[in-house]
Amino acid sequence: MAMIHLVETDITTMRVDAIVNAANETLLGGGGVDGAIHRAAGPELLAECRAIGGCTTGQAVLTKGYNLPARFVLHAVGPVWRGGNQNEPALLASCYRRCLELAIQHDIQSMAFPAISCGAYGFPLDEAADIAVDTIQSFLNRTGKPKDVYIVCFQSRVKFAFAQAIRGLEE
Ligand code: AR6
Repeated sequence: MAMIHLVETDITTMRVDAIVNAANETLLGGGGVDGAIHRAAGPELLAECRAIGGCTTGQAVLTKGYNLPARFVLHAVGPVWRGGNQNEPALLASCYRRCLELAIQHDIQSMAFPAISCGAYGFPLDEAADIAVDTIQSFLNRTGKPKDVYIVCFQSRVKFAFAQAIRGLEE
């Protein structure tokens, strides 16, 4: 059975088929989890991203993982929170879904998501957690794949919010 797992660690250490990056539309790197992934993967990752030429909000693209333990990186561009009336919830759901679709296309069995848009992009944590968990769980219910989906939280308050969201599904 396909499952969601919640872990608190640095996503760059995850030994999974693919990790997801919370990127921006340029795909040229930045701070937060994006900076950490580019540092750990090495300069070839930036070269591949530059060749792709960008990605619109709500979408995702796949690259190799280079020096990471993960074979692939899925670069998802989450929405910047602008108060909630700019389609932010649908765009956030869309980037989770696109990553899952790409994972299936590339036969990825295990993958790890960070809390997309929950850092620099300022999405309210509880709402982002509900959207992420709902979107992932409905996809797993529908397709039965990928087998293991990790949500990687870097701070305990993020893990708490996602744990609440998972509990909400079970009620
Ligand atoms: N492993 C797992 N999670 C992490 C890590 C890590 N190594 N580092 C940070 N986080 P953010 P966003 C968490 O700001 O809000 C970048 O500059 C972090 O605590 O990385 O989507 C991009 O280039 C937070 O919970 O991504 C974009 O310009 C979550 O990852 C912009 O920031 C997301 O925080 C994207 O902003």
